Amino acid sequence: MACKRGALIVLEGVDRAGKTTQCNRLVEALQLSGRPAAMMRFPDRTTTIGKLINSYLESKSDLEDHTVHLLFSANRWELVPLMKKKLEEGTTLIIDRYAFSGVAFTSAKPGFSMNWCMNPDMGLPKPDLVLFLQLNHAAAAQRGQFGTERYETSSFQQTVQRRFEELIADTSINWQVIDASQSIDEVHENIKRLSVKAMNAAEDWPIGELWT
Ligand code: ADP
Ligand code: 2DT
Repeated sequence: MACKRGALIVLEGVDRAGKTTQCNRLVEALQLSGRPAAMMRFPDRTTTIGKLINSYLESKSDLEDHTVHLLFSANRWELVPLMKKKLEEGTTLIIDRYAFSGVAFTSAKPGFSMNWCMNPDMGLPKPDLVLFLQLNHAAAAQRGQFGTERYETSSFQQTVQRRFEELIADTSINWQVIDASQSIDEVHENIKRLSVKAMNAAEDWPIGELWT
């Protein structure tokens, strides 16, 4: 590698935990401190596959459950060349949802094992850090109503939360659970400290492969 690589940092958590707010804050803070950083989000609704997913999430189309799971995964794989290029150029990527959301959401549907759900994402670039923004149901409700998209119901989100808890038990991933009920500034300070540590640690290591 000609230069030190960037780190792959993922933010996960249930709806309204503050993922998007914190991704933006983190990218801004890293850039201000002179460290190249960029934000990505999954699903990326701008690609051809992303547009199919968007239409499904907005309930404008129906897709069979296995099919949509594979489309979410394909939406990550199609962006892997770009992700690797940026990481190798030294840009740290801050990502709003990744394969963990993929597994947590599909396996919250009846008849889906976590193992089946993980398979299509095996071998994706492995995050150097996954920040899980932990927020209980009551606190999330105080941040506003659910939107109108598919999956935005209370009972489904509670099953999703339980699936995330199973994923967090996997010690092969560098999970850090953040108390997302704190103020935006407090959450940001925690996230920044953990991110800088992960960025420094990642510099000298090759990009790993997820779940292999
Ligand atoms: P997510 O991306 O996880 O769904 P958002 O970042 O979109 O969550 O935040 C959801 C709502 O909660 C927004 O209105 C945002 O301003 C607010 N919010 C985010 N973080 C906090 C916080 N720490 N305390 C209070 N409100 C917050
Ligand atoms: P937002 O764009 O508001 O984050 O909502 N999802 C996401 C899946 O079901 N599978 C996936 O692989 C990913 C990344 C979570 C996107 C919705 O899509 C769900 C909420």
